[in-house]
Amino acid sequence: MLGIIISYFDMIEGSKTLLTYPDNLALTENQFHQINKLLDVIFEKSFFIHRFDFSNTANYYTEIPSKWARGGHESILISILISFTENPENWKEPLEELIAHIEQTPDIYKAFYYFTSSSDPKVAKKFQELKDLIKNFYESIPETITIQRIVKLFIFGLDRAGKTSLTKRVSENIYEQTSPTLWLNVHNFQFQNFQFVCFDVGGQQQFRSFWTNYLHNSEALIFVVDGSTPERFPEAKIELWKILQSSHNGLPLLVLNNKADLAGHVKNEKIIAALALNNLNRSWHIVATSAKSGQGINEAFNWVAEQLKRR
Ligand code: G3D
Ligand code: MG
Repeated sequence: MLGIIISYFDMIEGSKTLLTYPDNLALTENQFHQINKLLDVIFEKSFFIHRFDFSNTANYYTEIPSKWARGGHESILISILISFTENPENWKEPLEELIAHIEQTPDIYKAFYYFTSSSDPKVAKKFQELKDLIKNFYESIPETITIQRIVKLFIFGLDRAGKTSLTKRVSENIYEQTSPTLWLNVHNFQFQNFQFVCFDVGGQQQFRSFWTNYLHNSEALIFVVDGSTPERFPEAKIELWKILQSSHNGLPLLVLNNKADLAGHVKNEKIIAALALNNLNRSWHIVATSAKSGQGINEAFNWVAEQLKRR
């Protein structure tokens, strides 16, 4: 599971998000909106599955009796974001149970007035009760239905370093001839309990100034170097440090010394010196990888996963 969203119907504003768990779901406003909109098309208490291009969702629509709503009830939608590899049907029973808990909570309808009357202590209390229910639900889900977190990774490096090949290798476990990335490739894959979204930004000269746009919201940086072209290390160093200066210090940096399968490939120590990695003031790690053979990739993403677990 990637997260939970509760949508409800506000008399004035229409369908909107009441709360999410965890708080920091990595969705765009538009994606939230698309989920909220499901409320406008379902009119019967029911479980249903909806596939968006950004995620699968398992949903439950229900109506909670309400003394405050004009129609005598609050319309609510509980949506579980799940990865494409999970079976959404698994969520039917857990969701029914959650709905039953919500319905059994006295006066829970008041929680849905949180944004209009948050100064009312009864409303704030009910909102907190609902939040706690959702939190408990999320935390009690057995590992088999897997709890996941969406994490954005920013993959950068000079052109031809192997960024596209590496992200393809990790996300689809394939290696194939690539064509130069013109603008941006987005790759999704699961690793342990994380759903990674990798932005592989074009490394060619004319695109470099756009890199910084994708830094926003990324939780780790991955710098790819072609370890078989030492003549380009000085250029790589400049680009690396440019990005480091515009990203905040807390982001861990993983350096991939790629193309380890090639004869002229240098040792990690050479890269550390050439990129001045010892001057870094953040947590970092270097791994020799090959998108071609798959070497080093598990080690690399394990390290990222470990870093993220600590945050
Ligand atoms: P980029 O996205 O960083 O620009 P690409 O780089 O993934 O497009 O890769 C550039 C070239 O390097 C490609 O060659 C690709 O096949 C090759 N490459 C990437 N990773 C490796 C690797 O680990 N080992 C070897 N031997 N080659 C790799 P072509 O010839 O298709 O342009
Ligand atoms: Mg590319």
